[in-house]
Amino acid sequence: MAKKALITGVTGQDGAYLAELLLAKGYEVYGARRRLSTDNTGRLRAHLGPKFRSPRFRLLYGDLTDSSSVNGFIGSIRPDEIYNLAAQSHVAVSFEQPEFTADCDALGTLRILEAVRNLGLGRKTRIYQASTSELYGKVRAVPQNEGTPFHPRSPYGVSKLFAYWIAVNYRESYGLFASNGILFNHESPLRGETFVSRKATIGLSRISWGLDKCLYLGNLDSKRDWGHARDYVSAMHMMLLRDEPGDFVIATGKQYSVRRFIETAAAVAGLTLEWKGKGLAERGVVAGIAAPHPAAGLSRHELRVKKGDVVVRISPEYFRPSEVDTLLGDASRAARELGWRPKVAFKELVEEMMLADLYAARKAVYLKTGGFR
Ligand code: NAP
Ligand code: F7E
Repeated sequence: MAKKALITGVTGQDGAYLAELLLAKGYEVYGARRRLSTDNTGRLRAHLGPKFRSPRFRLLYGDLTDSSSVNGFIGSIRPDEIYNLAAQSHVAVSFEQPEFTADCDALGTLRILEAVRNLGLGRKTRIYQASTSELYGKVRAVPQNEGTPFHPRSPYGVSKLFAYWIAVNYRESYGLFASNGILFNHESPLRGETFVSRKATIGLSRISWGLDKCLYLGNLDSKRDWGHARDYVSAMHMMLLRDEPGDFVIATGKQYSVRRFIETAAAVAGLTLEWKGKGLAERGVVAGIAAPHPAAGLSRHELRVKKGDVVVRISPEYFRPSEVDTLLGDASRAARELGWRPKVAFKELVEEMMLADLYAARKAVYLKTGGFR
């Protein structure tokens, strides 16, 4: 009998990579999605390709803010593994929708744990909880590991703090197999378009093809430990294969600023940026133009950018009421106990994202102009 895995948040970035991984491992995969007025399965469909139609892959409706829905889908599937990835996951948005964020991210996790307990699945079902480096927030130690105290800095971080501890509490109180993956930022070409990495790769690609003029961003100086989502979902699965539940930091152990991410992405399109001015008046100016990456599908003469163009500006709307300035993870426990190590380095990650978005921009130019210029 194939093992049954339930993924909440299957329509998100990690949901797509995890569904792909579990299907390849022979699982029956059930994906819970919420009902929206528009289709939210586009990136999942594109990523899975023909596997989206596999008889081992089923989508169902489910919303973490609705306990009858959570009880219903867990009770009908009786999964061997639950990956709780569903969340309002945008830190900046959590300041504007704190109550919804807490309902989904904090109470949603509790609803899952309660459903597993009340349905008598405590011995059968293993639970992965998508915890986050945002728990460390105003960091108390560098680098951060499983023993570093938490100090979240946003309604998102605080909601995830509840989720982290309620998973630990159900493990200690009722013996549930519930593990927290404390994942540091992970990105990919499937990353949501309003996170800074993807916003930058989309923006710079469109600017390179002449579809946009400028990218507007907030704090360029925050530092993140950035990995690839494909590497990180494999760690989720490894955590549920262990004999015992536990909590693991998943990170690369290397840190880069947002500014460095942007410079690295621009270089894929052949652009060297120079930063001029300070604070809100700071801007990223094209200081040099070289041949774009050979796989970019963009030649130097097609680049619609010239030296001196301002391609990055700062806008106050993208600053947060409180910021997480620096995150750097120490994943040595995961290396030791799970045998997990990241495979994709920062430069490769940025290149993969940038190449995907340069192709998307190329296609948009083609559709707009009826052919290439
Ligand atoms: P994501 O792309 O934002 O995906 C979030 C998923 O949750 C989407 O499928 C979304 O559905 C779904 N969702 C939102 N509200 C829901 C609700 N009320 N009921 C049911 N589903 C709901 O996030 P991700 O990057 O894949 O991250 C996966 C998980 O890991 C999240 O819990 C996130 O907080 C956590 N995490 C992410 C990172 C990271 O760097 N990516 C790091 C640490 C932890 P729609 O498609 O309909 O919006
Ligand atoms: O911001 C700065 C921003 O929104 C990164 C989520 O997956 O990872 C993610 O949270 C940094 C911050 O990710 C813009 O202020 C500058 O310092 O891409 P982000 P995040 O806040 O680190 C953690 C681990 C999660 O768990 C979350 O779910 O970039 N920044 N300018 C900007 N950020 C955005 N979004 N947009 C800007 O224009």
